[in-house]
Amino acid sequence: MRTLSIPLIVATLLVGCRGDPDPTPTPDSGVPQQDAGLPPEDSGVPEDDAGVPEDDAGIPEDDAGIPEDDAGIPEDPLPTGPPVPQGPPNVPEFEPAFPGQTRVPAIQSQTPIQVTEIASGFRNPWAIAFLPDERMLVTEKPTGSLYIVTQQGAKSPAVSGLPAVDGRGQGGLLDVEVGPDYAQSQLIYWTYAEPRQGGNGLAVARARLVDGAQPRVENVQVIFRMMPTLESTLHSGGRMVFTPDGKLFVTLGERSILAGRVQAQDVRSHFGKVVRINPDGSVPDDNPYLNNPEAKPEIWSIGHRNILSAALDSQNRLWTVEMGPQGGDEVNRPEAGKDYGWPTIGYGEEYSGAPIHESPQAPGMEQPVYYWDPVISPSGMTIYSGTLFPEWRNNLFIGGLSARALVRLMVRNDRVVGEEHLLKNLDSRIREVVQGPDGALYLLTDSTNGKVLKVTPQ
Ligand SMILES: [Ca+2]
Repeated sequence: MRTLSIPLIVATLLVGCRGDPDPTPTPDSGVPQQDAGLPPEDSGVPEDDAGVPEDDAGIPEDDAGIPEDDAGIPEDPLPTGPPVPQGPPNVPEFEPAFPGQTRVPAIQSQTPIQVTEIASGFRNPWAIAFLPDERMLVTEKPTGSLYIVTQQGAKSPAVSGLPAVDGRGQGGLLDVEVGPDYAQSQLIYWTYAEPRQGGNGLAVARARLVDGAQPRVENVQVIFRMMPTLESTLHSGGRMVFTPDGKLFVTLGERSILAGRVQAQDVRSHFGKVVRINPDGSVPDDNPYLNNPEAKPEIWSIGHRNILSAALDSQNRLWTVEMGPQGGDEVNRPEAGKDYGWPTIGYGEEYSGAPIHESPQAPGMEQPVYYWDPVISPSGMTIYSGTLFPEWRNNLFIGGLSARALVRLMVRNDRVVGEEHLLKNLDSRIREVVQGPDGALYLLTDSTNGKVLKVTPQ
C-alpha cells in the first residue's frame, strides 16, 4: 500500500501580487469554443459550462452575518482599489443591484503558501471527503471509480460495489461525503448520474464502506432520485453538504436543455433546486414546501441553474456558487422556500450572445450575493475555518475551472468585499476545494491526469 510516498513540492510561491501576471488573459471565459485553447488533456471532456455551448438558445445584512473571530480587535478597513484583472463584461447593459455585487477590489493574501502534490493520475477527479484517520475518498467522474488515498499519496484499488454511472458529459460519479455517524455505521454517501430507462438523472446513494486491501461497499441504498428522468448529459448538479442537525443538502442542476431549464422554478420538478433530506432519504418535517401538495417535498430553494459548489458558514448557513450562462456565475445563500430566479432573471446571456433575461432583477426573486461576468466556472467550495491561515477565516474558497485559479472571496456582513485569484501559476482547472482536518486546503485539478494538491503555509 505504501508505494509512492514522497510528496512532491510542485510549487512554492508568494501569493497574490496585485499585478499577478496572467499569461493567459481569460482565453476561455467568454466564448463557446473555450476548450479549444486548453491543453489536449482537457479538450475532450466538456464538464463545465465554459466548454459546453448551450444547445437551447430558444429562451429568450448587516453585522449579524458572519461574526469576526477576533471579537475584541477592530475590523480592518474594507479593501479598496481595482478588481481582479479580467476581460470586459459580456452583458454590460445589466447593472448590479447593489454596490459590491460584482468586481469588488482585488486583495492579496499575506501568508506565503506552499502547494504539495499528494497524488496524481486520476481521470477527471471530482470530489474529496476525509475519513476519520485523514485518508481521503476521491471520486473519478467519467469512470465512476472511488479510491481511498493516504496522506502519503498511496491509492487503493477502486472501491468495488458501486452502481454503474452514466459517465457522459457532466454526469458520472460526482460528490462523496463521509456520514456524520461514520465511526459507528461506516456509511458513506455519493452522488452520480444514474442511467435510467428513457434517460438519466442524479441519484444519491449510501452504503457501508468495508475498508481493507480490496475496499468495497455493501448494502447500497439509493436514498434520493432527481425526477423527472430526462435524457441530458449536462447540468447534473450533485454537491452534498451535511448540516450539524443531521440533514443533507443536495444541489440539483436543471439539465441545460430547454425541457429541463423551464422547470427550474417549478416546484413539481427537482430540476434547478437545492433539496434537503434526512440521511435515510426521508423528508424533514420542517421543509418549506410541505404545505403545497403539488410540490416535491424535498425542495429547499428553487430557481437555480447548476450548482457545483456548496458549503456551510460559521453559523451553519448554506452558501452555494452556481454555474451561470455566459457572464452569469453567481454566489447565493439559499434560504428555505426562496426563488433564486433562474431562468427568469440573471446577469448572463446565452453562449451565442442571445439574451436570456429581460432584466437581472424581479420582485419575489432573490438577488445573488455576488456574480461574475466574465465567468469563473465554479466547482467545489469551502468556507475556511482552520487555524493554519488565520487571515483566511470565514473566507470562501471556490474552484475555478475556466478561471484556472483558486478563487478567494472575503465576506463581511454577508457581502463580498474582496476577491483574489490564487494559484494562477499552476494553470489548472480547479474542480474541488476541501478543508482537511489539519486545516490545510486540499484541491483536485480537473484533467485526465488529475491531481490531489495540498495548500499549507510556507
Ligand atoms: Ca439567480
